[in-house]
Amino acid sequence: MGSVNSRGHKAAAQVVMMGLDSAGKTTLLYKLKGHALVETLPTVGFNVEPLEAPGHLSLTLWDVGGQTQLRASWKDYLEGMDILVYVLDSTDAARLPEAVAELREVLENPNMASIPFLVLANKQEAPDALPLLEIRDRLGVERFQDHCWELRACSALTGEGLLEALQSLRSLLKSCRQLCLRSRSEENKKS
Ligand SMILES: Nc1nc2c(ncn2[C@@H]2O[C@H](COP(=O)(O)OP(=O)(O)O)[C@@H](O)[C@H]2O)c(=O)[nH]1
Ligand SMILES: [Mg+2]
Repeated sequence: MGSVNSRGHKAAAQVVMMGLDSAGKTTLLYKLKGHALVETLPTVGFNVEPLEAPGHLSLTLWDVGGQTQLRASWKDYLEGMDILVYVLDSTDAARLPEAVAELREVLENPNMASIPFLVLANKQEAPDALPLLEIRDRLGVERFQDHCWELRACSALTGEGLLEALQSLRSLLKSCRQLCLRSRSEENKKS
């Protein structure tokens, strides 16, 4: 398991990116890597890239294909991950319920217990994008009380919001780790 420490030492984390096909995961991966915009094809299997994030954080980003027939294998990618980034297409209101249902299913996986997640409402630069508050409502915040999580707006096309997304990722990794350590020590006290 990776960790983020507060003393400026290098820390590492495994990050898995999921979301329906066409949400923008692969575009996001290569935008974060600083590549010129790449023409993406539907991802069959996965892409994996290392990324040096601000604050001495080395990330390994796993971008997992989101087509219906590939979703059954999502669970295989959860083991050993430190955080989940779940990408939503803000312009696809019709498939938002499906995206939320898939997220809920992922969160039920035992490997996701005590793992934080970041929901990225992507394609926010598009004129027909649903506003972030509306997406928050449709997610149903009360459903996710067992996890540390955050929702952020971004555009993988323009890069808007990506720095903030990396900051959220870092703080989720840090705060969730502290929370996990605390609950473990409380359990120890009880036993
Ligand atoms: N307008 C807009 N289009 C995007 C954005 N991110 C990705 N796309 C487009 O959405 C389509 C699917 O992107 P892709 O990265 O292959 O999605 P994936 O299936 O989740 O990996 C492509 O045509 C991308 O150019 C974004 O932030 N804004
Ligand atoms: Mg892809």
